[in-house]
Amino acid sequence: MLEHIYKSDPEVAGAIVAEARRQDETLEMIASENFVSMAVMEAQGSILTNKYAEGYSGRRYYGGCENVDLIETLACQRAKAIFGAEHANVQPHSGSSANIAAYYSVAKHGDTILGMSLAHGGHLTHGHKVNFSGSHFNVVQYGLDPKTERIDYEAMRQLAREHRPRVILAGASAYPREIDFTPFREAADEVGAIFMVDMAHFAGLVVGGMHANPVPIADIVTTTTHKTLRGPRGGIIFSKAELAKAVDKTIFPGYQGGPLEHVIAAKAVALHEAMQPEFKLYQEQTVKNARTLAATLKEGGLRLITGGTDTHLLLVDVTPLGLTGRAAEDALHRAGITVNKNAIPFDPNPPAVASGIRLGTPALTTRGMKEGEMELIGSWILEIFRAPQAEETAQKVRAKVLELCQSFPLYPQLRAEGESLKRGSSPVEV
Ligand code: DSN
Repeated sequence: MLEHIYKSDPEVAGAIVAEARRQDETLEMIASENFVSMAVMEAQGSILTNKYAEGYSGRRYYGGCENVDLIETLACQRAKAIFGAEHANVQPHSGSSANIAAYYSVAKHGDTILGMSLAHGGHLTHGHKVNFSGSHFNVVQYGLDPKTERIDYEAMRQLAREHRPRVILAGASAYPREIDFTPFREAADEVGAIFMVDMAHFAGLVVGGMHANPVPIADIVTTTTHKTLRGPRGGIIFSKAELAKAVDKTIFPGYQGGPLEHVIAAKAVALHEAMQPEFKLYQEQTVKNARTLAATLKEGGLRLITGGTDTHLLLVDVTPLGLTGRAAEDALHRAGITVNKNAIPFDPNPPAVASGIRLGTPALTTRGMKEGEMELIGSWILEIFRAPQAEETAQKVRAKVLELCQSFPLYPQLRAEGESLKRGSSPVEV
């Protein structure tokens, strides 16, 4: 797959091979990342990138769209079938694009939006002041109960009554528990609001039956396709049939031009994978792995936000071991474990320092790791945290990480091809 890049642009080819090695030789524990199949990559790297197709299947503004029509229709049909949706738009370039289009499908500039605060686990696009969502709309934010660290549904309901928002939004980026959609639906019905869900983080869990499906209960639902859903980077909007026209118009011509048909093909391939029985087993294992990791870290003296997890992610307060989130992220990075620092609820530290880290199991589960590996990795994380400055400990754990990664190889053909191209020998067929 890299032969031509090697010839035309060895600098970029070299960086891709280095990244393949980094992904292969380190433990990827960023909760929002995953590893796609070769089939998804082939679709995304295909000649479909050459095609303009403004509009929708059967109603395009360019000729020659018969093949992309078929692909986009397949992607929409699969998305609707998997989630039981009345309508799906697979054109959003990202989760952020999906959210901006979802808001403007049902609200106008200046309307009130009730979303979850970023500081309590929400997302930038859920109303943060530095994001379009915070400057285009009048934002009211709900958060967590300080005692349970779970969503304060009653406070959310009170805010809805007080501010009568146009949109009530459920969904989060750093919340380890299953979200109960019923109180949101009830609050939206009580005040005449639209109920929107951003299921980007847990969409794959929904497919696996590990999280309630928001699509039947919400008016409009957005997702990314690259997290637990394990597809290419991108977004999808689901809606009730009566919002279909508004959603489609808001994506195109409202906020986007030509759809990325190569990415849409990759979404179709990923959705086909998600329809297979193995995908459900994968999601079940992802959650089992997160629970095992949570138990290991807890036993080792770390505090888990909400005390545990129902999902693919954990939010860990690292201050009981005398660390900040930034120091914890750096120390793990030196040992080949990739995580992100994260604010914990009511965090006394600024976001760039933070008191916690967010850990996720989707990527490691894709590699085939199970509970035994999670216990090992949890013990290594604790070892690092007990001596975060010690180079010797970092090197010792790094060596164990490498050995574990070698037992669960990632994209072995791609690696072999890259290495042989670098050495100047003939490429391996992939
Ligand atoms: N950046 C994603 C995450 O890490 O959760 C959200 O968009």
